[in-house]
Amino acid sequence: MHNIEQLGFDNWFKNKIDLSLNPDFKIVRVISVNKNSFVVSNGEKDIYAELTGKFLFNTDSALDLPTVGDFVYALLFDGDSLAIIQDILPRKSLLKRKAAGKKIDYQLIAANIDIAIIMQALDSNFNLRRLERYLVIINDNNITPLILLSKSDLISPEEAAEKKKQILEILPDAKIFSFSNNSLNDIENIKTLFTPHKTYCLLGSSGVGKTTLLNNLIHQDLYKTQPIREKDDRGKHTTTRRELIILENGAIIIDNPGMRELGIISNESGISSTFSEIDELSDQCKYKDCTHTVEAGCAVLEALEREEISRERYENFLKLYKESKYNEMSYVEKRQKDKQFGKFFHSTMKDVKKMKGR
Ligand SMILES: Nc1nc2c(ncn2[C@@H]2O[C@H](COP(=O)(O)OP(=O)(O)OP(=O)(O)O)[C@@H](O)[C@H]2O)c(=O)[nH]1
Ligand SMILES: [Mg+2]
Ligand SMILES: [Zn+2]
Repeated sequence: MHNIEQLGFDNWFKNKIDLSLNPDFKIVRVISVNKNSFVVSNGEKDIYAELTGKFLFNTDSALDLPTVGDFVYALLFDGDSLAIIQDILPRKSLLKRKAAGKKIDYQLIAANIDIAIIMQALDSNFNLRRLERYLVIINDNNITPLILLSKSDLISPEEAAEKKKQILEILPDAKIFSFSNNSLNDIENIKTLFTPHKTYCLLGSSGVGKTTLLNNLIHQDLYKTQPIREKDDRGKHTTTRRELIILENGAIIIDNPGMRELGIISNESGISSTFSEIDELSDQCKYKDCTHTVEAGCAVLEALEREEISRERYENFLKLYKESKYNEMSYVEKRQKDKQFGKFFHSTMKDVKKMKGR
């Protein structure tokens, strides 16, 4: 049996408890999300949970709703078998992306993550530019990345070493391990990477082996995996519910379904720290609002000319920066339109009331 400390509730959160709230509120952690219904845990058992009305009527952004990993205040009913979520505790970190498709909104990936495991398979999934995309999201939050390269059984040790080297070139301090889910020895080594009571989140494309690793770590086939489709080696998106799991040694892991697109939205600080060499140069640009594309006196373009920074990284930096800004601006615009519509709606309602009052 676990208590809430063993679910990762450390001093950081203890210092943020709101003492003005109802003393009957219990603190629980969200372990899975399914639209507006949740599963939370008080450390002792899993409890079905729903949101209090306040959330349904007073939130106007997906950022304000609970996500997996959140600690929340809840009222428990029926012998602790039902929880009504009242409020969210402050978040230590929040992984977010742009909702998939044309919709401009935030989609939460997970909250209160200490270490994010970015997994890429060593076969055709390996891609440095995609790795940078994941790093932007993680670095926005000061979350420590841990890079796991799976399916080492599919390539030679030399090729694996070469790919590791490529990552170290862009991320000199990175912790990188290659492994195969088919090797018991590798799994035992990976187990030693986890620190008790820290929260880890598994990120990476569909089919790279996240859920297989989790199953291996807990020695059970709790979570379904599926063979990947033959032709395009993309997975089948078998992980539909996000889950939070405690390993034997007390580390906490959140599995995620692989994401087809990982859209960047409002991740400016993540971009600066992921591309720190470019960010540092930009202080020396002639213009403060330099876009590092056409300006005279641009320190970034000059460094590029002298081949001091990598063109691939520069191009990815521009791409992700534009994407982040564009999505953020579209979101703000959409919100303003919604508000104008809201105003219109309220004034019409007033008119209706006036008419009724006559
Ligand atoms: N050869 C090889 N196959 C692996 C390895 N790890 C996983 N697989 C296979 O890859 C397929 C997909 O694995 P999953 O664990 O479901 O992948 P996932 O990352 O959880 O995928 P989503 O849940 O869709 O995001 C399965 O058929 C696994 O057996 C590995 O290290 N080597
Ligand atoms: Mg999975
Ligand atoms: Zn510049």
